[in-house]
Amino acid sequence: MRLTRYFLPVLKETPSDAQIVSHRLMLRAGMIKQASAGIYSWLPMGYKVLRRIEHIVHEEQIRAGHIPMLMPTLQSADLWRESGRYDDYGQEMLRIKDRHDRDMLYGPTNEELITDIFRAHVSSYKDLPLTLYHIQWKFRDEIRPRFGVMRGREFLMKDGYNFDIDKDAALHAYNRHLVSYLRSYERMGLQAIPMRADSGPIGGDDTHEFLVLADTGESEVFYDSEITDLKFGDRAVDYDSVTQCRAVLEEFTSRYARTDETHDEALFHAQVPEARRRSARGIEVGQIFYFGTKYSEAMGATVAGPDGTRTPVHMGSHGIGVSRLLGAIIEASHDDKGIIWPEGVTPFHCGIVNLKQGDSTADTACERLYSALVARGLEPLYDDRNERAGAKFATMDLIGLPWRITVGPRGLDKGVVELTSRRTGDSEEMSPEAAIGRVAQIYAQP
Ligand code: 5CA
Repeated sequence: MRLTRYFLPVLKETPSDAQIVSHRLMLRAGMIKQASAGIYSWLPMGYKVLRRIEHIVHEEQIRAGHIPMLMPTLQSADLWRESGRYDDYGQEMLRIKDRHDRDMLYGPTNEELITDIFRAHVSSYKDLPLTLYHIQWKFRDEIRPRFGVMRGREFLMKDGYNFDIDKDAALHAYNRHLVSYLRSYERMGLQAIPMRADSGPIGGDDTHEFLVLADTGESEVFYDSEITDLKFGDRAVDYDSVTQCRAVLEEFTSRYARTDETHDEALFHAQVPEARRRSARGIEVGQIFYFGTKYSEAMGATVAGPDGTRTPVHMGSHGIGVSRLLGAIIEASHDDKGIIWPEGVTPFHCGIVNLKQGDSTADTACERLYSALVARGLEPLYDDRNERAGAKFATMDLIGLPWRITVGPRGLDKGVVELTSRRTGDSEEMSPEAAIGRVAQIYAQP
C-alpha cells in the first residue's frame, strides 16, 4: 500500500477524552472512530489488525477440530424465555421490537441459539463430540462503556460451544479450548494467564478467565509469580489426546491464580510463599466455561445413548474478546512514540520510508523494494508522501510497524538502505536485496 493512496487519518493532538494509552493510540493512529458511546467504526488500519486477530483465532480453532459457522446478531426473545435468561439478563440486554411487535434482542452471547440449532439436527450420541463456533458482533448495554474497544457496547467475540455425551468428554473439550487459547494468544505476542474466575450470567462451576497483566486492566488479580515463567511455545499437542490436553491444563492452572471474585486470601497464603505472591491488574481477553446440562435441560437438547435412552448433552461455552484484544495488545506493547505491533498481528509487515521523495534515484529504489516485497507475498506500507523525514518517522513510530526500511540518496550512493526494528530501535545498513531477504525471513512460517 502506498500511503498517499491509503486512508490513514492520524491525529496530531492527543485526544483528551481517552483515559488509557491504547485508546489514545488507536484514535491517534487512525484505527477507530467513535460512532456513539461504546460503538466504533473500524477505519482501514484498525480493521486490518482486527482481521489479523480473527485469522489467528480461526486457524487455532480449526486446528483444535472446532467447526466455524455464523449465527445472526439479532435473536428472538422466545429462545431466551425458554432458558429463563430473558428476564435474568437485565439491563445489559438490548431489547428491540420488530414491526409485528415481536420481542427481539441483539445477542450478548449465543448459548440459546446454538442449543436450538443442536436440538433441531442432532439426536444421537454418534454425532458427538461436536464443537461449533463463530466470530460475530455482540451487544451488551454496558452501564459504563469506556477505554475504547476495551469495554465497548458493540464488540466482536469468538464464541464456541461444545456438545458432549458426558461430563468427562465435556471436560476434555474445556481442556482443548484452554490449549488452543494459549496458542492463540502467544501467536498474538501476548502472555494471557488462565485464572480461576466466576461464571456470572453464563453459569456453571468450572471457569477460567485469561488475563493479560496491565496496570490499566479492569480486574484485580492474585497469582503465584512462577506462573509468568510458563510459555506454551511451539510444543505439539494432539488435541484428540485427553491426557496431553489435561497435562497442559494442569501445568498452566495448578499454581494459584485467581481474579478478585474468587480470590481467597487464606488459601493464597497457604499455597504461595510470600516472595512469590503478587497482586496486579489484568485485562480479560477470554473465558472458558463448563456448565453441564444447564441449557440442554431447559431447552430439551438430548441425545440417545447406545442403549437408546435420551440424556441431556453436556455443554460448555468459550469466548475470546476479539475486538478487545487490539486494546490489550497495545497496552502490553507500546512506548512513548506509539504502538509496537507484534509481528503476528501487524497491519503491514514493514514500512518503507523515502527520505527524499521526488529524487529519481530514491523513488526508483523505493518502487523496486516495494514490488520485490509484494512479490514475496508481503504487505509493505510505503510512505511516499512529500513530507520531511522527521514527520515520516513519527508516523511510522506511531502506527507501530515492527520493521522499517529507510531509503535515501546518501545510502543509495553506497548501495545500502537501513533496516530498523521498531521494538529495539536498532538499525543496520545493508543492500536492498539483503533487507528484502531479512524481512521475508522474519515472516516466514516455521
Ligand atoms: N458465552 C460466553 C463464552 S462464549 C461469554 O459470553 N463469555 S464472556 O462473557 O466472558 O465474554 C467473552 C469475552 O468477550 C470476554 O472474555 C471479553 O474478552 C470479551 N468481552 C466481554 N464483554 C466485552 C465488552 N463489553 N467489550 C469488549 N469485549 C468484551
